Amino acid sequence: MITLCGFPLSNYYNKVKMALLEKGLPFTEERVKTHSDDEAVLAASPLAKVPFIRTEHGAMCESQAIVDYLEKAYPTPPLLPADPWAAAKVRELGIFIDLHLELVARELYPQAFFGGTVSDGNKARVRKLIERNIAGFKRLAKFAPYVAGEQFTQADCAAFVSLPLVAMATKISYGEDLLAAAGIDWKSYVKLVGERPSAQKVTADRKADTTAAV
Ligand SMILES: N[C@@H](CCC(=O)N[C@@H](CS)C(=O)NCC(=O)O)C(=O)O
Repeated sequence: MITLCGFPLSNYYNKVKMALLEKGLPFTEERVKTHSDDEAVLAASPLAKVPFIRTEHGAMCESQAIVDYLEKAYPTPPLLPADPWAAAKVRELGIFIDLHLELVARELYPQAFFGGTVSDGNKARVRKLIERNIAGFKRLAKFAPYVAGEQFTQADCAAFVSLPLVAMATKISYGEDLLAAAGIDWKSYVKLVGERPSAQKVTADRKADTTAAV
């Protein structure tokens, strides 16, 4: 049995959780906070980031490695196309979302979501970068209707959990949702994916977690 470690407010945790749910795999959840100095956590996730999983083989961190492992170990139902090129193109898009959209927008989160501050200089630097990266994302993404094309894939697990954060963080920071400003109709996309049972479960658990945290 796989144990998913982290917490339901985390988008990367939810990316993996969605893949587990889509595949219909049994798993348990273990609440683990970030910045832990617990040796057992550091052995599984050396930077104490979440998510990580515990399995019969050992532990693994990094959401993309985890969803790739799930795909290989439990290929049905598939979250990647069978064709190697098409599969790598889906992974390219998922990695792009994580690395060039979410990770850049993340610099805005302290002020946008957590009551902290981000200097004007940093906000300006991030804006330049995120606008460039959103334009790049627009070239790669298909939204036809799923982010990588006709089929729901692991890239949707990344997009569903991270695009709203990028949109909200930029809206709060700059007074403008930079995804929407670039012509990306992420709301319709999230509505479509949000109809899936996996998305509904992840969203319900995230909302319940917010309530618990308040
Ligand atoms: N590249 C990692 C990113 C995971 C990540 O940044 N998770 C956040 C929570 S959403 C975290 O652990 N933050 C704490 C930190 O960066 O120290 C992955 O894909 O799993």
